[in-house]
Amino acid sequence: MAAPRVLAVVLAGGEGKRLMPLTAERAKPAVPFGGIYRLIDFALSNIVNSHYLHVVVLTQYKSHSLDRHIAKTWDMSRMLGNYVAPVPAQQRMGKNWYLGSADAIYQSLNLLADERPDIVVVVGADHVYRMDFSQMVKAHIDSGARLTVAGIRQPISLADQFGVIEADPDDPRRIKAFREKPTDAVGLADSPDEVLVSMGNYVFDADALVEAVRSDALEDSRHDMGGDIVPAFVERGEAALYDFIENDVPGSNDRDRDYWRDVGSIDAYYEANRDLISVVPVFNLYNDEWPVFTGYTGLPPAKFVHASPERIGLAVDSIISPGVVVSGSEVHGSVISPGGRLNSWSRVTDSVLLDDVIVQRRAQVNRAILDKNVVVEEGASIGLNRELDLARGFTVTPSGITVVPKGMRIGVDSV
Ligand code: ADQ
Repeated sequence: MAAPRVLAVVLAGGEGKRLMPLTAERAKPAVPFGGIYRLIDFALSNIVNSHYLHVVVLTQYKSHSLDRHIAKTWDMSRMLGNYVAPVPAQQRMGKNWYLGSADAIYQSLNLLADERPDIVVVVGADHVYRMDFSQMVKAHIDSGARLTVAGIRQPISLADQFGVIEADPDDPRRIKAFREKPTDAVGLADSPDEVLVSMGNYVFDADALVEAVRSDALEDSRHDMGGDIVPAFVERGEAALYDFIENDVPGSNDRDRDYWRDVGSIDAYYEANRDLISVVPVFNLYNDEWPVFTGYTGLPPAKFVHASPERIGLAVDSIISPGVVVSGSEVHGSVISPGGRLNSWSRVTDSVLLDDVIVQRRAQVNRAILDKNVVVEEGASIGLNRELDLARGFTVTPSGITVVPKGMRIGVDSV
């Protein structure tokens, strides 16, 4: 049989409310991650590494910085054969300007008609992981199902954040039931503390997808892939399960083979950043058999100056991006994004600094996420005193991470 024509659709319109304030001015897929990446780079790299070069990225919510990133990285590099930026739905008027992910596909059906694919791979843009979608497509074709949903085990405490899959006990590759974000999920028979959840990645027979989003558009529905489209296939007995554990990506190691993180909350985002920096990383960015692609910034290399016993310029257990100057500053357990300036006698510990953050002399940053262009002024501190940070109006997460929004200046007396 001839190789099927595959079109990849990336759902990149997520609002990411629980990542506020990082999503105040950008869509969740555009949130910077791991120093030089944006979240969407992981999904797009997986698609390109799977040798699927026909890709449509569906944007919607606050898509400006996402569009710019994609144009700079993915479009200009010509890595994708057919990157298309459809008219964002926000240009529609009236109360329907923001509808669910199935509506985003419905609005773009003309792209499917142009491409005439046999198979459509639909993936989210908010996760950090490696996956070879061609293995899932093969399993989909072998199963004869109309829809295949990728599944992974997660703690039962998170069940209400995901679509929960019940596999058929007689045929574990068939999905017997699917409930979107249930509050009363039951644990797995062999592991009562876990449930099997949808990763938000789907393989469809193209004609079945078109039919499904067309008829959903006529219904009084939320027009949501997980809430409406997937359950409809499951009810008709047309949905198969693809267990992520079967996926084997070149160059993976025993630690990161099954790594998949939904960085939906600030704490999860912080932890996933930190997963990159341990000596044997929980998620290995240095796997050159399955590279994570991102934009070339044209910035100079990172530089470390002023190392003396009194004034130490060093970084350990950290990621330091291009264009950063660590000048007489000490950095531990942190991710520093491009263009950072860390000045003398300052100290940055267990933190994530987004692009172009300035930490002036004698300033201290601890267990904090500083968004783009934040300035911590001379002698000021952030993340050392939870009550003070709350009084300054900053978000402090349940696990004690302080988040400073884009462009803020933190002074010694900014209470
Ligand atoms: P959620 O992530 O809560 O659950 P949703 O908010 O629809 O679902 O986001 C899914 C993807 O679609 C994300 O990549 C998001 O950016 C994008 N998206 C959302 N609305 C969009 C729109 N209108 N236009 C374009 N893109 C849009 C989903 C599934 C669950 C599954 C989890 C896994 O519904 O079943 O368990 O993902 O994280």
